[in-house]
Amino acid sequence: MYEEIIKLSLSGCAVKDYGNLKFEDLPDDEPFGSTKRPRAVGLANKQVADAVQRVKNDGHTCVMLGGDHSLAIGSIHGHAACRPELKVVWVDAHADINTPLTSPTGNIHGQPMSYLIHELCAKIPHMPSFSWIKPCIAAKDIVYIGLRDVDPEEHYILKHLGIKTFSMTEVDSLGIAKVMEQTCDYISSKIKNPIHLSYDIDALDPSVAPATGTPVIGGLTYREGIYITEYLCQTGLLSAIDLVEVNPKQAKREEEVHWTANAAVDLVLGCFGRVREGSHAADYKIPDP
Ligand code: 4U7
Ligand code: MN
Ligand code: MN
Ligand code: MN
Repeated sequence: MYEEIIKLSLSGCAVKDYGNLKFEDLPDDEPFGSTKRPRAVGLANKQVADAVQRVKNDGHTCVMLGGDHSLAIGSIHGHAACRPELKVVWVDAHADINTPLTSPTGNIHGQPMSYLIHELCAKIPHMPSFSWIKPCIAAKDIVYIGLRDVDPEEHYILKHLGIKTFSMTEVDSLGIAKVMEQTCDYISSKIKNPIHLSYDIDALDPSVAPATGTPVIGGLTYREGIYITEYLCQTGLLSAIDLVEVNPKQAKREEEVHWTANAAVDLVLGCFGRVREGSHAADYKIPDP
């Protein structure tokens, strides 16, 4: 990710690199029911949560570059510890709201939301290395954008909890500009709450971001994807950003790694004020001959 961080700095953002987190490899991490690698994911997320708290306590906007979307457990948990009133905008082809008992795969990256939502607390079993995780967001404080591959059990949960969603169908019918207007109307009350943006690169169409683990055809165009970040940036409320599921190992060709990483960098830049019309320094003057 060093290359990406350098690009962000060159683009005029002041970047403080808090470094990579090192995660333990746990050899005897037996599945809990069908849930895979609970101890490794639980402990890794504790590190993520502590790191995000450090960044927020230092007064910065936190950018988490990943990596498996299970990291949103720690990222949102740590963010909420410092900003309990936060709202979540989850941009993804998937809802990632399976509980360990509804998950068809046992992969925790399809479950992070379920551990964080108060209303699902009673549905979550006690798992090894997960005891520190306490629900910290309400169903009404979440908006999804880009959904197009939702498991039936997840669909029930979304409807049952009345969670606000803009699937690709709404993106098609309303257009991305209305989707963003309605997203911000929904999450902003009289008090301006901080926003946690959790952006899964697989929300974008695989033709623009192919190097990811669970690509789904029919995604956001590059322009729609960028528009989301530009719009959220101008609210001035972005407080933490996860940019996840960028996975070079999933690329079929070297080119695909670059397309995907460049799209990820452009999304982060959109979050920090890069606009497509261009920009200039406040004191710029046209040179005299
Ligand atoms: B990602 C899935 F079953 N729903 O739970 C699951 F289809 O972080 C996919 O959004 C989850 O990429 C995708 O495993 C997780 C599956
Ligand atoms: Mn993953
Ligand atoms: Mn996804
Ligand atoms: Mn995801």
